[in-house]
Amino acid sequence: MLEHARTWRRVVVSIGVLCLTVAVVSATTVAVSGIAVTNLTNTEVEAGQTSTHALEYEADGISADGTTDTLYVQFPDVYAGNISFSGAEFVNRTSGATVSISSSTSIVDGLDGDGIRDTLRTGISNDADYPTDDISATYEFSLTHPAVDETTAYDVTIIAEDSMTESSRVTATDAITVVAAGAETATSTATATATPTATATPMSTESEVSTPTDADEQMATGTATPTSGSGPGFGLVVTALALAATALIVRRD
Ligand SMILES: [Ca+2]
Ligand SMILES: [Ca+2]
Repeated sequence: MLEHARTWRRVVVSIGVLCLTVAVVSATTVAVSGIAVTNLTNTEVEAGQTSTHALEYEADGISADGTTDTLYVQFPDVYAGNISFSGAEFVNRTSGATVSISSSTSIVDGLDGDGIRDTLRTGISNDADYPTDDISATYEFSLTHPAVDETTAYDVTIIAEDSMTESSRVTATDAITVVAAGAETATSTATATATPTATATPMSTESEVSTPTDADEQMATGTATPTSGSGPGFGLVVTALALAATALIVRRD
């Protein structure tokens, strides 16, 4: 009885593995592959700001059979009504030849069908004497970024619907970072963050390195400034040694 149950379990597991293998093989052999966002300019922006962006991605194995393949760039819902498209170009990465656009880019609901127009849709159609194109796509558009209370990251999803194969998609997570309005800009935020970190490092180094002398009190008041090049830790040690040496000389005198 027990042996019978074991045999059945083996059969069920074998069928499961077989199905999985078939699914994996069919997915890799027929779909567009290698979709990857390779560049998105101005990835960090301020809430409410309208900025122009260039988005580049690659996709491999798009059928060059003369039948339209549809490419989608899907933004988060918050960008609906805040997208202004200005141009797109598709080239074969090997030859550099332009892949012709058969249906110009428009802003549509997209494949999620939620009624929110958050997606750029373009039809391309290459009729070549070879089977597929490995393409590089470049889009230019501007976005008005949503109001946020704190720094918020948004995803961008690329979907390829090939005329020959099933659709394929890739999501670039945290592709766009929106900083709350009124907060410092991207650059000054980075600087502001970096400065306290640099200051904090020598303070902790100092308590480990220096011995309790008069020099120590001067150190605590923050006379040591991190020097560029050698790093804050090194500058601090040198200053501490110099002060200690001075203290010793003063005492000897
Ligand atoms: Ca095609
Ligand atoms: Ca939608």
